[in-house]
Amino acid sequence: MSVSEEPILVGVGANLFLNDEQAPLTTCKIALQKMEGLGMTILQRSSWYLTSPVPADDQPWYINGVVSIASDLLPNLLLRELLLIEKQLGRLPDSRGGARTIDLDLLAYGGRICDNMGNPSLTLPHPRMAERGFVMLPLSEILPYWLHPVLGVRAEVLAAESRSGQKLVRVSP
Ligand code: PH2
Ligand code: MG
Ligand code: MG
Repeated sequence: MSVSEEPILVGVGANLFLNDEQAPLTTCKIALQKMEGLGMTILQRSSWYLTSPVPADDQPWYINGVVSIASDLLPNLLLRELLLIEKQLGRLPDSRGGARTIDLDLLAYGGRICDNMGNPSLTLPHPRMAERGFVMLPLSEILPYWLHPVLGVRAEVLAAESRSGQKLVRVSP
């Protein structure tokens, strides 16, 4: 079980083909297999959604989903494993905010609150998750009563608030 005894949440996203054949949805599914291969237990997985880019621009739409996992790894080591999987799946180091073959974000680690200035990707919960429909809608599907550790607001409420202005289409169970 997780060190925290509460679910660890990971956001999965992709909007570029890995190669001529491998579409973003396939890459997302392979990423989950790789997480399990590294010892993470996937407790719940949301549906997959096709989502318009945030902020709106001309990059391709994303496939997004959220999983809850259990792991014995502390956040910094878990993040290292997620980055390793991103690298194996063709993620380029300079793709932050831009189009990418895969993006695995540590969204929350139980109720931990951690403002890590030295490492923005290790700020917990993820600083922008609450306002992102592409995170909150899938999350509210698997854990509607999950409480945002800083805001103290349920996932289902944040999902409803963050949806406006973003196009989200459920494409696969
Ligand atoms: N990720 C981003 C920036 N914008 N937009 C969508 N729809 N989905 C994403 O996963 C996403 C994004 C940076 O990580
Ligand atoms: Mg991201
Ligand atoms: Mg990321």
